[in-house]
Amino acid sequence: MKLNKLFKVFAVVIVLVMMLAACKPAATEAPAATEAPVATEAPVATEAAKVYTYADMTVGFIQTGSEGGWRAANTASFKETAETLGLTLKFYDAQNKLENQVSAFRNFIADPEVNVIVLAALETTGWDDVLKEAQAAGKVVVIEDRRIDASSDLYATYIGADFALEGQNAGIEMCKLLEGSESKNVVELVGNVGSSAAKDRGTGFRETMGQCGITVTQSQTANWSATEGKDVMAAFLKADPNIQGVFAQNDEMGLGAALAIKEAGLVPGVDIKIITVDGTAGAFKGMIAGDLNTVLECNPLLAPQVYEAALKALNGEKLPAWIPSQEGIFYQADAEAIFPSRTY
Ligand code: GYE
Repeated sequence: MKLNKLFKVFAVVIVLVMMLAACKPAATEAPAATEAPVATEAPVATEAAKVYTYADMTVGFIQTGSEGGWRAANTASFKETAETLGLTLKFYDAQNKLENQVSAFRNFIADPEVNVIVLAALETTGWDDVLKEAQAAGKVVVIEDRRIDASSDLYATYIGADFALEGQNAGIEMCKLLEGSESKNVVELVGNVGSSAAKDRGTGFRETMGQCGITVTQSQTANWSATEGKDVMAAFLKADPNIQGVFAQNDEMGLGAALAIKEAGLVPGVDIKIITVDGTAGAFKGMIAGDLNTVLECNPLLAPQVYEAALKALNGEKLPAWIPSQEGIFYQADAEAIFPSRTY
């Protein structure tokens, strides 16, 4: 009897276990397609990066001074373009004093309104400290007009001419002017000696003058000035009148040299050939008058390129270390036809 009862209980237990197993889903079955996956964490909202416009730009511009026609056109380009684009310009004229440029640089670094600093450097050296301070302060720095001897990591870009190419072209053009001349003695009127424009134009000229046997017999700074150009040329003529050509590193010094040549009883552009650099209105008038023979363009209207580069840098874009300006060569025979279309 007992055995019979035990068997019945065992059978009931087996049936109950089988019923429970049939209700539990199989561990291997995937959830039915209709069940939505449960998100593990809500996305973190991030603030969208600010996109700067010209209206957000306040530019501290450190200009060299006001030494001539090229500089006046360069300054006008920055003031007029700032107005056109609707950016704020804080303009500083350093009166051609390096110490003034350095102190102005620090003032713009300390100015909370200024987010872009633009420099037209009087000298190639002495900028590392202020550039590092500006970088630490989060200011964008753009070098315009003249290059500097500092690591390109310390500024957004340099926008300016290839002064060495200008010098090389001047040597090639002087060879053309002196073709057939028995002597090829050339004197050089130099800009401010620490500037990249003066250094590189002089180097470039010496790299090509040898193609035709030119010799630079006298070279001296006349500081970009017409008055000093006239005085230095008069001294050159007194020291050694055997001169066939003048390489003036800007228009003003070449026009001053032409006056000295006239006062010495000679004809500029004929007895002594004159080549200058810049391409200002004064140079075109000098070519039309026959005093200057050839003028190499150096474009001062750089502000549109500079402001565009600064805005890109403000918006985090990496720029090339140097954006060269494009320039031409002007000849006496074409000057009258071209002059009306010139803008500076
Ligand atoms: O040639 C001269 C001015 O830096 C390119 O500076 C500029 C030079 C220009 O004083 O006229």
